[in-house]
Amino acid sequence: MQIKATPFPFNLEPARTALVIIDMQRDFIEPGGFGETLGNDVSLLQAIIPATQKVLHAWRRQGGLVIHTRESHRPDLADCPPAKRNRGTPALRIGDQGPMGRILIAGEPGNQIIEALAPIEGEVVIDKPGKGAFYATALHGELQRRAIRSLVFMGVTTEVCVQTSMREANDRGYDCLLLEDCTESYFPGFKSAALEMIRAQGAIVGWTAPSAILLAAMEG
Ligand code: C5J
Repeated sequence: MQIKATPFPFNLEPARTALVIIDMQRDFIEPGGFGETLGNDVSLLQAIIPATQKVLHAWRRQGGLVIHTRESHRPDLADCPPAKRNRGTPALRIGDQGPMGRILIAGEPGNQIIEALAPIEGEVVIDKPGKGAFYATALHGELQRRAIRSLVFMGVTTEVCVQTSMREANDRGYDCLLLEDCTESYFPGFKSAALEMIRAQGAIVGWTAPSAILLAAMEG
């Protein structure tokens, strides 16, 4: 399949491509989680749920590989360096008790993927202690084992975990496409800047395209 993307068409071979959904967790998208404790308006992120769900369902119908990630730390915080924990608002930090359980801690209600995008049997779920999906995780091995060469990205936030993961993927040799209306930031200006950075200089990090273009290509 050729996807009309920016800055030029993206070649997508379905059997060699995984859909990667970054951190669509209650902690970022619902009130009371990590995102809101940092002072952000989480409703901005909620707006991408319908488009993201549409792509996920279409991808599942075609039998494609789906990877979900969660930004997630061990309950003893052994994988959360002070350099990460001590930033942000002192009011409620990673590991503190919030309205949806301990902030960004594995197994807590707030750390789960939102119901609308919940993983189903056979899909891969990667818990990541960093912003990037490859740092200290088994993701590269999971993709190599399945001979995956390209990744289609959705999720939040565009300029933090999505962009970091795309850069890590790019350095490992994957071609990466980001779906523009299936990613969001708490800061609209950061989202548009991240999209520009990714596709600049001849797709230096990757490609971007609206989800409707991908869906049309999949249906065609
Ligand atoms: C952040 C993420 N923004 N998933 N995490 O801390 O982008």
